[in-house]
Amino acid sequence: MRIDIVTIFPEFFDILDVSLLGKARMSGLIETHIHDLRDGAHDKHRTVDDTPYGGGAGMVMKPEPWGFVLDGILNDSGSPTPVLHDEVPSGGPLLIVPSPAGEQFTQGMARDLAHEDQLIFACGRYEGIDQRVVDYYSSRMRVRLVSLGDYVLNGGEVASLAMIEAVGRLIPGMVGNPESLVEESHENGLLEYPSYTKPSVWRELEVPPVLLSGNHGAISTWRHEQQIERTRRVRPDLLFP
Ligand code: 6GU
Repeated sequence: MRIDIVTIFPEFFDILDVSLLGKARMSGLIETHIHDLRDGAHDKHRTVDDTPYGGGAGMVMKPEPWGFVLDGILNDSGSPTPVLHDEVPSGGPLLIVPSPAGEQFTQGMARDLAHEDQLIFACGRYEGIDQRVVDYYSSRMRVRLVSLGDYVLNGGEVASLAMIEAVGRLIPGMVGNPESLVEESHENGLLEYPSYTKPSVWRELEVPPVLLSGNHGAISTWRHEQQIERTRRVRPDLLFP
């Protein structure tokens, strides 16, 4: 998978060099390209924002730097030249615009995104990006506004990192033990069961005896009950959507 990230804070993405994703990038499973949005701003101060038409608080990101950088990415990845008002291509890159106004990011969406050939993350700051950027690129590629949840971050950088980590670990060939993927929270619509390791007693707290019984059927039943009980307690919305 190729991942392109457009941001005014390229340093945010230095973290991709380490950890799980570092390994994936080393092995060639993921190829990342970080683009500085200011490289698309050609005035002396490399301006990327301006005051909103119609008034209001904050600044809006100007369309031209986005156009310059996103055109460069599309040319570089061999996309056909633009034909406005044409059908949106079904393949090709997918542009993800992190936004609290987007659709909710879920484990299901992460699973779908893990099959894409190329993801482009457009990290907006301030009060957002001029709407025409999304409108224009919607005719050249698939575009999705995606939100992590119902709270506000300062920009799309942290949200993009979260999505990249969630998607990256689902790319076939990524995790050492594929079983650890199917048993975790959200993969079966329930929260994960609690886990224990040695010692069997710690600060007078004992590991649930069933886990020491060697009875795999009983262990499996107990874990499923724990999943349901935990989900009922903290995320009843998952049980009764
Ligand atoms: Cl994707 N972006 C921003 N700026 N804030 C958010 C978010 C995204 N998801 C939740 N809050």
